[in-house]
Amino acid sequence: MSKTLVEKILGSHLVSGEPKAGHEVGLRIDQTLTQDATGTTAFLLLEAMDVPRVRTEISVSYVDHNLSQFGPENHNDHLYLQSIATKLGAYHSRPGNGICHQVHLERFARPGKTLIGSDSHTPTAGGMGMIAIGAGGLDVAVAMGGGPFYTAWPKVIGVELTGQLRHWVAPKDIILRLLSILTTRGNVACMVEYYGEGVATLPVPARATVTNMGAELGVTTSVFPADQTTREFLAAQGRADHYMPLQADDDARYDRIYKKMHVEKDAAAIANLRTHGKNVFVGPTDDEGRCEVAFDGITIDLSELEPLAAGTPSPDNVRAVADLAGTKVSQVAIGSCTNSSYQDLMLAAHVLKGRTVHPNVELGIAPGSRQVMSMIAANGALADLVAAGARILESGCGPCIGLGFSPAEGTVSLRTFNRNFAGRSGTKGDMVYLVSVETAVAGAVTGEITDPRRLEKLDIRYPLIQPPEQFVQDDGMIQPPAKKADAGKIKVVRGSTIVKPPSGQVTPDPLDGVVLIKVGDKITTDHIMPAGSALKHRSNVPAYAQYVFDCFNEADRPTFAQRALEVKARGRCGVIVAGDSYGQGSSREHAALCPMYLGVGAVIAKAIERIHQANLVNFAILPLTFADGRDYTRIDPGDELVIQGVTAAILSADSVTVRNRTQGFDFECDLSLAPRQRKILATGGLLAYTRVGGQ
Ligand code: MIC
Ligand code: SF4
Repeated sequence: MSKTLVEKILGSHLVSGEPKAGHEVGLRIDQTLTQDATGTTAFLLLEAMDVPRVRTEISVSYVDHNLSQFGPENHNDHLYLQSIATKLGAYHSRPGNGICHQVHLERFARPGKTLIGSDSHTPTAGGMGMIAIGAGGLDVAVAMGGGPFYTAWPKVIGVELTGQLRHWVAPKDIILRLLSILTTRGNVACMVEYYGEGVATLPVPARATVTNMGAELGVTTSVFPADQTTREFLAAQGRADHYMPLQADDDARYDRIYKKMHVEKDAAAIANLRTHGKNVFVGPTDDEGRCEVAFDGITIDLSELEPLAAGTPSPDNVRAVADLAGTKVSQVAIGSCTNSSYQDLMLAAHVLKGRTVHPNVELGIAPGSRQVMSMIAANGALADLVAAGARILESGCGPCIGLGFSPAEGTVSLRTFNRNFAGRSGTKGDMVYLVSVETAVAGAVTGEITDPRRLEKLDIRYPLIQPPEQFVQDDGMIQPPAKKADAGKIKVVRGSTIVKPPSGQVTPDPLDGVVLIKVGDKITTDHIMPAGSALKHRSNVPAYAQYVFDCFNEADRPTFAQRALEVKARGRCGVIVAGDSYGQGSSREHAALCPMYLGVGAVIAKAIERIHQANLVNFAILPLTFADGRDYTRIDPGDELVIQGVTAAILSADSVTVRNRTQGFDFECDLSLAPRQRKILATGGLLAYTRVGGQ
């Protein structure tokens, strides 16, 4: 039977479960990656599992997020990771070596393999023809210990690429177009597979930009075929032997996708779907204003694309750059795991060579890796950027996660990044546009949002950047795993800010809860657990928990953390009530771990995103969804909610009745869990479950 690429790779890694859409399957994992902000917890949990040595083909610990080092916390983390990772048999990419996803693509990603990483942009490596999935640190720890990774067998959204990008139109515009069609909602348990004649026109880093930002669609991952271009990229990285050709069979069929959309809120997306979707069917509208849409995949003609930009607060808030032209820009940032490759930076350098950044603009550039940085240093491009007035930032996440380079109030920032959630830049009321390097650099030159095609009018010719024949291959900053015989000699360095994470509890029965907060739609993990300056507390759950829902805290009332601890002290559970797409965005398990520490026992939402739902279960928080979305409006903060028979429900029921004791009514919630998740919840979380031998 003919197969898609997704089916081929997943099929060859299937260890349990039925390969049927929506069914939970266990996958053998070849590679893992962790980064410092999630990695310390992942390794602390791995230690708690008593795993003496990692059992994957390759596990890599990266340090790229927390590099600002105000106070000892960040450096404490680095030292802990360096010692524990090499001791337990993982590679360790030291601070300064680059952003995990960029470095992984350069040095470790391999066609046909599976990778899970404790970072939601792990799918970047899908540009290399592998299945690469973002997950919580605890799931990654289990995989490092040799356990399978569990996820729903996906529906595969086939995205056909035809034609070729025109000058000044970029790979970023492909994924922004797809976001404008599929939106960030309703794509859970799907994977995106790219195919078609347009694929061959895209170099591997361009493919990686596209798969990277697939994370914003909320799909499990995205993947490109491995072809001649992949072979050349691997050969230029000195890894030709890692190549294997991989593509879907000629007559492979992609899935028919069904999703609910809102006729008004999603009007633009529905219109885009009608243009780009195959066999689109839009059903009747229900009394909540929603309709079911069905389609058999998407076609994007690369030659018809134009430069696009996504404005705050969501990566699917996409407009044509031409429509925004003339908007004054104060800041431009080029970098992040989405757009910081050699080609990206060479393009920026060519445009800026011999020019000065516009007087009203601050331009920051963070090369994605030490490889990129050393290559542009060697060929003079770095000197051109510096001469133009660019501020060269460290090879790391930096401004993408609100660590420095925040924009001024009321000003526009153009960023080549992947997320623009309100406030993520570190500035309240920020106005961030996610754009390609081409559009970013055009703004840096002109001081306003500019369709980069207009640069030709300023006599700036489109630079055709050829992929290098050989990349600089220097792994001196990647420490190899300690030899088994030497591992015992490595002393694990534990600063006082490295604190053992708390364990989960079995959900009490009855669950006697109090609504601590009621939030709206599209609440991201950045809202739940802010990064920025709070990020340094990642290895210390009691300290970091003080920041839970910090953006909703008000000066004249107790914080979320104080209210939660007060409810916990009364022996009751905290409950979070939320709208649609709760827990979007990052993989950070602290968005479950810290609420758990504060005594949160259940989340009741209209819908919960994939990674966050798994993290809630892993930390023994009940993930409930409203059976009837209208009940959301009937609950107020402070309401007392009681669920009887929780223990039995966790074991076998698909729904529970919740009593709103304060307002005197009952409502139904769905408890949609895979069989294994039921066992995890019943044991009090994944850590306890692995301790009793569960897999
Ligand atoms: C992000 O882009 O939000 C992060 C920071 O990389 C997170 C991981 C984290 O919170 O540490 C992610 O994407 O998973
Ligand atoms: Fe780092 Fe930003 Fe990429 Fe997250 S999205 S890994 S913060 S560069």
